[in-house]
Amino acid sequence: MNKFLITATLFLGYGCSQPYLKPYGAIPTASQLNWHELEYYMFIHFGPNTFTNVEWGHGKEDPKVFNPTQLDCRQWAATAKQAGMKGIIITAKHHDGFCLWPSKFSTHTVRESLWKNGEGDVLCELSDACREYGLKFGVYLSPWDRNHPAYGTPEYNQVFVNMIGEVLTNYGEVFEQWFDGANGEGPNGKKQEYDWPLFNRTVYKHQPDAIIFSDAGPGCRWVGNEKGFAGLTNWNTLNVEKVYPGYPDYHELTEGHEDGTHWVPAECDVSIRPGWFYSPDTDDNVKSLEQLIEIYYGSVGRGSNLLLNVPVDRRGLIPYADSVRLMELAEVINETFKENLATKAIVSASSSLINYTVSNLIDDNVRSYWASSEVLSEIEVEFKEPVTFNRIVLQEGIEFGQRVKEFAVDIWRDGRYKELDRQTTIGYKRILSFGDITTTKVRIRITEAKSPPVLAGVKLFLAEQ
Ligand code: FUL
Repeated sequence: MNKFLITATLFLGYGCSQPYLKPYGAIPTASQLNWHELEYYMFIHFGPNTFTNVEWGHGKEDPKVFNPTQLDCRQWAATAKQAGMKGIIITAKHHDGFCLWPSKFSTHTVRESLWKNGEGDVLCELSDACREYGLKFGVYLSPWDRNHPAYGTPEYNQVFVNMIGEVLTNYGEVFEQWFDGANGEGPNGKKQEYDWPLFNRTVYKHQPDAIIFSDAGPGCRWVGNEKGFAGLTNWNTLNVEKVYPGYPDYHELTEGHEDGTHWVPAECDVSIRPGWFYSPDTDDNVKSLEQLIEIYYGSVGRGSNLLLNVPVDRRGLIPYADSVRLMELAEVINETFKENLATKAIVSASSSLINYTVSNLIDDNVRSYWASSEVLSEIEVEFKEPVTFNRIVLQEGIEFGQRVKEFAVDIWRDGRYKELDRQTTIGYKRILSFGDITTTKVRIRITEAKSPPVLAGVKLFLAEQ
């Protein structure tokens, strides 16, 4: 190659579509990138507690109490699908130790129950239903086990590893392994040193692409509350040397650690009812549509995933009231984000890298990016005619790390820009809500960033208020 050709190759990025862009700091794995795009999925708490009206079973319940009369996992999957959810995570084993599959390593399972004369397997039925409806399937396992005789002895870790092996090898692909960090043993209770590195290695051995949830990840982290809200500032990174399952300073998990060593994004788990398990006492207490909308904006709208718990009842079905509420939420979300008004605008930026033009901001592809050459940069969205909107959605190209630390939104009024809002992080997705705004120009100003910003999307919507 002659000198000119080499220069031209480097400059135009010939043979390489992303020539200049280098990631900043910790970045997501390919599995984490896919996981972010799921955004919203269902949690199902189901087990003996469903029938005994408690949240934490003591583990001595007669397995015969577990006897759903009309269990239908296809109804759960159909509901999740229609609700716009992308998957279902089921409590395969909660703290009471009862296994929703006939584990060889326990005598407290569906096999010992009356359901289907002990021949049933909830994980089998649910994973089949998820496949049928094109949903991801995930598994919750509580290491804390109030039933298993080995709990509190070194042997228990191997029992738990064996159980992980069963749930991750017999039911097809598992997208998320949810490890609960709760333990209510108290000072005089049984003590179990969990072998977390072994548990995680076991997950990856059987399901290399699974996202492992715990207080500390490594795939995704607990958001530090069970209300469904991520921090207004939400870093996807975490100092994993510091955090561990059962981490006492869990409030840090709500915002993550700026410049943390690893990519461990937040997941918001919250229940549609006051409890995690079904109880007839909460039939009149299903969260309102307004509450669910607030949760959606507080989780997905702050760059976190939303794991919304919908407890299955004693029949083994999602109750009608809960299902109706999910459909109402889906309708609001679909209506709100139906038409991106920015696609009708002329979009320009203070600077753009070659191959990372502003048109990538409005192409509806979260994997195509606009990238700036400088930290302080601006994007302008200009319309020929005034438009009315009340939502702005921003997305970072997180493949290249989380960069934006603060940004402002300005609107054109009376011949000049006026600042409408100023916020901190963006991450995978940030949704801003306002009252109706009518204008011809909107400007996004990146006022502080770790490195020149890389954005995947700028969208404007008009929601029914
Ligand atoms: C907690 C548990 O103690 C609750 O019962 C529930 O499973 C929730 C999702 O996690 O740690």
